[in-house]
Parts: sequence; structure tokens; C-alpha cells
Amino acid sequence: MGSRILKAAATAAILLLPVPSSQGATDTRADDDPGTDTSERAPGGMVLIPAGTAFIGIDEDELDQLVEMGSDVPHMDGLHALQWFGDETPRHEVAIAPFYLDIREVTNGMFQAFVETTGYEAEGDWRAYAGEGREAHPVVNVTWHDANAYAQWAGKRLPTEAEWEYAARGGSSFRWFPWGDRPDPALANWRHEGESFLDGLGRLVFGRKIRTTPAGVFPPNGFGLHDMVGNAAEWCADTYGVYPGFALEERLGEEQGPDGENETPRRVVRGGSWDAPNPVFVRITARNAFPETHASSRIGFRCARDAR
Ligand SMILES: [Ca+2]
Repeated sequence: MGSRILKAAATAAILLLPVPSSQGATDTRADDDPGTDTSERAPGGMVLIPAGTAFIGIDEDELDQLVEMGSDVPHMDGLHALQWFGDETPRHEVAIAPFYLDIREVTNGMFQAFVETTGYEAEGDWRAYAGEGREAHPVVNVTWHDANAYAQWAGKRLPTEAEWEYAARGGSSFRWFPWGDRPDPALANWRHEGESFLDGLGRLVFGRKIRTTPAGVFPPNGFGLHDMVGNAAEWCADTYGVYPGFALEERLGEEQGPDGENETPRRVVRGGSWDAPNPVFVRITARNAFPETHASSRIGFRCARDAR
């Protein structure tokens, strides 16, 4: 899985990039009461995503646009773009049935309520990032299993990858971001600016702090969904694999395909996180994948529910 290895290397590199010393946005109206109805049609904290045809992924010629967008990313040349982002090809259609999706990422407060109610013992050390004052921040450091356990308790499920991408586009024809086709650091939490290299390194090594923002601070997309890109990256239901019709094996000169039988299955993670150093990693179509027992300060989730 050469491209996956490169993605892992890129993630490691991200740790060493400068990060902001402060986050400006503080307003929060995160709904941590999943039982409160906010409309006649959707369960509390959720919005109805209408049925439609989702155009998932990108065409091969669009990879060149990613090279341009990520021009300040180390090694972002044509081949690396192909290896990092080739799994977004080919663009294909998926029929989406109507479903409900959480307006915001699941927060620490919501996850804590689940744990206290059920006595669930999480695989991921989510409490490490759920200290005082962080109730409205997205829960992170949860495994795919943890996310599913919460979703089941809440009477929900994780969204499929196609549902997630369709919802992130917000009913628009935007290609790259929920708000349009140009990156805008005011519209999602991914920035790494304004902190010196040493400060960033010291914070990461000694501080165990992260730069999530309370869920719902940034403006919603066309479906009313907050933080679909950035803040916490989000577990999806699917096992990771290449898309139907994937045809870049020859150009990549390596094997791509589903995980081997003896490996821990990898699950799709979408949207990029607060830790992404460049907007190229927080696009609507960008894909990532981790073993389902993996937990990190970058990954959280939101839930979906079938619409009757
Ligand atoms: Ca997110």
C-alpha cells in the first residue's frame, strides 16, 4: 500500500509543522442533547439529507489541480499527488437514499453521557482530550469500535463514505470544499499558522494539547452541517478500498487494493482535521483510512440515521 505509507509519512511530518498559538473562535452552541427535537422532520441535532445522486471522487485530470492547490506541501509533485490522492479516482455515481446526519461532530459531553449511562469501556483514551472546558469540543481519540458503540446507543449509525461525501458537498456542485472551490481558512479548522516551530514542537511533546474548536463554531454548509471538513476528522462506516473502476495501478507502479485477510480492517476517515497543514487535505473528496482499532487526537465522528 505505497500510497498509504506515504500518507502516514505525511501525517508524521504534519506533527512538526508550526501550529497556531491561539484559536480565535470561542462561540459554541453545540447541541449535546441528542434527545431534543429541533424540527418536526429531523431528530434532535440532526438534519435531513435528501435523496439524490452523489458524484463521488474526482477524475484523473483533476489531480493536477491538487498539485497546484498544495504547492507549499513538501514533495507535492505530480507523482506524489497521484499517490496521496489517486484513491479519489475515478469519479462515479452513487444513489443516496434520504438519511439524517448529525449537524455537528459528537462532542466530549455527548460521549461522556454515553459512557456514564452505559459504563462502556472505550478502546481509545478519549478522556485525554476531554478535560474541563472541552465539553463542546468534538470527542477524539476514539476507535471505530468506540464510534459505533456510541452510535448504536444513540439509535444511530456511522454514515457511509458516500453519504458523508454527498452531505459534505451540501447540495452544491462545489468540487473541493463545502463552501466553494477555493480554500478559506475562515471557514474550517485546519490552519497551522502563527506558531514557531519550536513552540509547536514543545506544545506537542509536553502539552498534550490539541487545537480542536467547539463543534459548530464554523459556518454550516448548504445542508446546515458544521465542520464537515476540519476540526475532527470523521470515521465512516466503510471498509477502505479503491473505488469501482480504479485504474491507476500502472501509473503508480504499485499494488492498490483491499487489505489482506490477516490485517486489521481499515475504515474510512473523512474530512481532514485541525492538524492538517494544508487545505489540500481537508477537501470534500479527500480520503484517509486507519485500522479500526486506531485512535488519535485527530479523529472523531458524527452519526447518521436512516430516514423513513
Ligand atoms: Ca470534521
